[in-house]
Amino acid sequence: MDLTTAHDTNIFSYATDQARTIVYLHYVDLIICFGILFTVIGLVTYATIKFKARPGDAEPRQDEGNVKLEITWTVIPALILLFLGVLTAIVMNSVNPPVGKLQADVIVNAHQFWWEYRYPKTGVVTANELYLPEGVNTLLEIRSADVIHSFWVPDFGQKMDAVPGHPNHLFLKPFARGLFTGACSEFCGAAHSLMRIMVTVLSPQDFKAWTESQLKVPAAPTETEAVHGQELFMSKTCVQCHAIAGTDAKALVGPNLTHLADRKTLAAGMMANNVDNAAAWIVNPQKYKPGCHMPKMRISKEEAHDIAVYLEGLK
Ligand code: HEC
Ligand SMILES: [Cu+2]
Repeated sequence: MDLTTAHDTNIFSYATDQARTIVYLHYVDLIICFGILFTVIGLVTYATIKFKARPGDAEPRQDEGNVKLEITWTVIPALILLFLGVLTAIVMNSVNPPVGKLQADVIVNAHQFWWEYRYPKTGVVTANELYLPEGVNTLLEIRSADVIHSFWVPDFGQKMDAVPGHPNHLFLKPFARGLFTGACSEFCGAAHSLMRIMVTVLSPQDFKAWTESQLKVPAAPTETEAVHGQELFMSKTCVQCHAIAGTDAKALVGPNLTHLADRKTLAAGMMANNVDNAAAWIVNPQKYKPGCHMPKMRISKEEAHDIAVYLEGLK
């Protein structure tokens, strides 16, 4: 699976305006916390050396508290906490502003164990590989079709839970192009760790071209193997769960396969997308993703090959 072109991720990296704001808040927190740490270490070290008892010293003066000092060390931390609290509230409001009646640009519907992406404004439907335009503040509505999942691309900042019956929202304004990776981050069942997220950020022009290509209905197959593959696909149980535009397959249980050939990977990052891997997956999906909701069916290697040739011709 070639995800080597993905951006490197670490705790300080960020690729959206929202994530940058969060990382900057983190820096302010860190600087203040280190400031406190070094002040305390400094004072303790100074006091330990300066006031060390020496042989022959008299008994030290016995004090009973110091009101001025106690007020100081209560008020200063209270002010620091107030400052950080207000700063955090400002950042939260700028990163997650009220959504109001805004319509989402992308509806992210989490499933055991894959992601459906719908663009309601254009009608594009795809799975596992999300595309976003650079420099555009995009509103994602995060939903779940079954259990609680969590949408998390580390370079985009926040994790957002996908809760059945309770849509959550996430604004993303990416400022860098390229591939970003993430994963489901709420335990959701057997194949939870095999539920990867891939996000490609394109220039606005390329994003428009991508949208147009996704809206095209793929041409009917002409090659013998692919024609046979299509017949098999339509006559086997595949149509109970999958949709392919321009055909009778309209089910929404599994990923929409209309433009399968455009995906880099199969089954949410499990393997590189090519005819051989698709055929192997179709013969026995449970081998690659134990517990996934695509059953092992009675399909021979030859049949699976022809179906795979058909699906990999869908552009
Ligand atoms: C009971 C429903 C069901 C049936 C029947 C079914 N699938 Fe699937 N299929 C799924 C689900 C669910 C997934 C997503 C698995 C995952 O990644 O967790 C999937 C994934 C796939 C994928 C990978 C898609 C992607 O975006 O990576 C292909 C290809 C596929 N199925 C082909 C087929 C073919 C061909 C048949 C018929 C032989 C078939 N499926 C029958 C439910 C089904
Ligand atoms: Cu999940």
